[in-house]
Order: sequence, then structure tokens, then C-alpha cells
Amino acid sequence: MSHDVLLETRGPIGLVTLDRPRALNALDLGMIRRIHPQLEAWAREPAVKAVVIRGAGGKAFCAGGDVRAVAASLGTPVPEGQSPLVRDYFQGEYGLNHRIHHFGKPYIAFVDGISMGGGLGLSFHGSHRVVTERLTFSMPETAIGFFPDVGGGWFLPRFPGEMGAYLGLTGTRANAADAMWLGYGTHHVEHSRLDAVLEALVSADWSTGSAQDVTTRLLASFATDAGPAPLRAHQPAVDRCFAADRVEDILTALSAEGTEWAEATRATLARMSPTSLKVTLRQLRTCRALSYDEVVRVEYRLSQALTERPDFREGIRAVLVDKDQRPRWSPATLAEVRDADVEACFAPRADDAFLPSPAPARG
Ligand code: QUE
Repeated sequence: MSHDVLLETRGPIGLVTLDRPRALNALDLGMIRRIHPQLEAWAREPAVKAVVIRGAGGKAFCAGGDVRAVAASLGTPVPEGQSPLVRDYFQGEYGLNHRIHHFGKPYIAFVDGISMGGGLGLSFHGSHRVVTERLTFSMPETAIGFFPDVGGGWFLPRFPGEMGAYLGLTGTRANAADAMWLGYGTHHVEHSRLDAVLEALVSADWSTGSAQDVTTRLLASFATDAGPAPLRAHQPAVDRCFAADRVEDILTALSAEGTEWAEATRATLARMSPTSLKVTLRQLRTCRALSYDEVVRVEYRLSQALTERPDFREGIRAVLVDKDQRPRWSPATLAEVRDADVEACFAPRADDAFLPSPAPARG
């Protein structure tokens, strides 16, 4: 029996606690397979008015997906009758994100501490995202030869100007004030008040309006000002430099800026997988015009294509296993990445149609 996630019903509240603190609550397939059916049951149960998700351990909400296990599984043969983890994992994770996106009832994430990659997938798609002063968040996948998935193709293009391209390509970390400005956070609440918020949700009178309105009013009564967003200072430069449709043109624009920020940003991009950068920019431009469900299908294709490429295993090795932070990318330069290879990552796949049509919420 896995204790990596706690599932409880407290009166009108379904409560999910990610409880794998030694791995910063990184989301593995076992956790996904316990959370998804519980959300399904809560969606159908009229007595449950809202769901809260939080992380245990005080350091992280969720540091991402279990990319380490996926990478470790890639070389090993799969027993007959089983499907490979790389397929089950991403179908499971994106299927859970999709369930949250279409949940219907209030889904309230307490995003407190570290939230990266898969952590945004478990929070962004809900109706309410409570962020605290302890929040640090990022989409760091280009550092491991992957791409900003879990709906990054849907939420990054919705950030102001070119901020989504900047954050998705560079993996830059941002804070709670940034989250509020970008629209990741819907309410800023002090860390010390989270237990009181949960208690107030449990004892709330849910008959005074729609569950969404009751939740919004209750959270607003705890909310404080997050202050000015540090990222906002860079908005004009980000918009100048990240508007291009080719990564090479973004680097040229950064060179022309001649500022410390632009040089640091150039240096950051130079450390990322060249293939990841080109795939990610194309993902963000393509997905801008798509519905969320269409974005999930594109991202599933990319997850399968990029995990087949050498940069994914090399990135996991350099960042999460050996931690030498010196990946040897292949191809090693942007010039060597062929357009046809980028294009091929977006090709339809036989197992594309894995998304269920969620049943409507009741109650
Ligand atoms: C990019 C990523 C991830 C990452 C670092 C990156 C990611 C992920 C983790 C992670 C961090 C701490 C853990 C853990 C996993 O780091 O997806 O198990 O304890 O899960 O640069 O995409």
C-alpha cells in the first residue's frame, strides 16, 4: 500500500495531500493512479462541494513528474502484456491534468513552496490557485532535454506578452508576486493561514450560492497583497527578444540588448538542450491557437518523441542522477538541429486518442 498520497473526505471537502516529501512530492505513476479515481468519485458525490490539494513536508507543493523513473525504464524490456512506462506515465499524468481542467467543482491548490513542471500540472488546471510567500515555481524541462508539458502549451501562451516563451525556454524561477501577476495564482494567502483556510472551507455554509462563488468569497477573505512582481521589470525586454519564431533570432535579439539581464539569459539558453529549445518554441507557437484538449494531444506526441531522443536520458543523468550539471547534448548546437527532426516530433501517433470524455460534475 502506497502512502505517497493521502486521500480524505472532511465533510464537504475532498482533501489530497501529496506525501512524498523526500522527493519533494514529485508525482509518480502510483500517486496518479490513486488520485484520478478519487477525483472521479468526488466529482460524482453531491455531498462533496470542493477539492483541496496540498503538499506535505513544508518544502514543496510538487517538484515535478517522475521523469527519473521514466528515464530509467527506457532501456529495459517490457514483460509481455504490459505497456511501457513512458506511455502509461504520460497518459496517466496528462489524463489527470485533463480531469482537473474539466473538474467542474472548485479545485483549490495550496501552492506553497516549490512547484515545478508536473506541480503546475496539478495546480494550474484547477479553478483556484492559492499561492503563498514561500512559492518558487518554474517550468525547467528544457534543462533535461524535455519540453514544458502538463499543459504548458496552453498556459504559457496566456501569460502577458512573451513571458511564457521566456519562462518555458529558460526555465527561470519566479515567485508568488510573479505568480499573481501572470495569473498562475488566483489568491495570495500567507503560509501561516493555510490551515485556517482549510478549516473555513470544511465549516463553510455551502448553501449561500454556487460552490465556485462560495469558494471565491472565502479565499478572498484570507487574501493579502503579494507586492510587485520582479519579472514585470523585464517585460519590455522579454517582448523585444522573445517575439521571434526561431531560437537563433531570439539569441540575436538578446545580443543586441547589451544588458546584464540579456547576457545572463543568453548564457542560460546556451546550457539548454538545443533540440528542446526548438521543439518548445514551436510547441508554444502551435498551441497558442488550440483548445486545451488539442494541446494535450500535441504534448502527448512530444512526450513520446522527446523521450526517444538522447537528450532526455542525458539531461536526467546530468541534472538528477550524477548531478554534474554538464549535459552533452546531441546534436550539440542549434545549427545542427534539423527542421525535419523538430517537425517529426509533432507527428500523430497511434495511441493519441487516450483522453476520456469526463462525466459532468454533480452536486
Ligand atoms: C527539470 C524537470 C524536473 C526536475 C529538474 C529539471 C522534474 C522533476 C524534478 C525532481 C526534483 C526533485 C526530486 C525529484 C524530481 O526535477 O520534472 O524526484 O526529488 O520531477 O531541471 O523537469
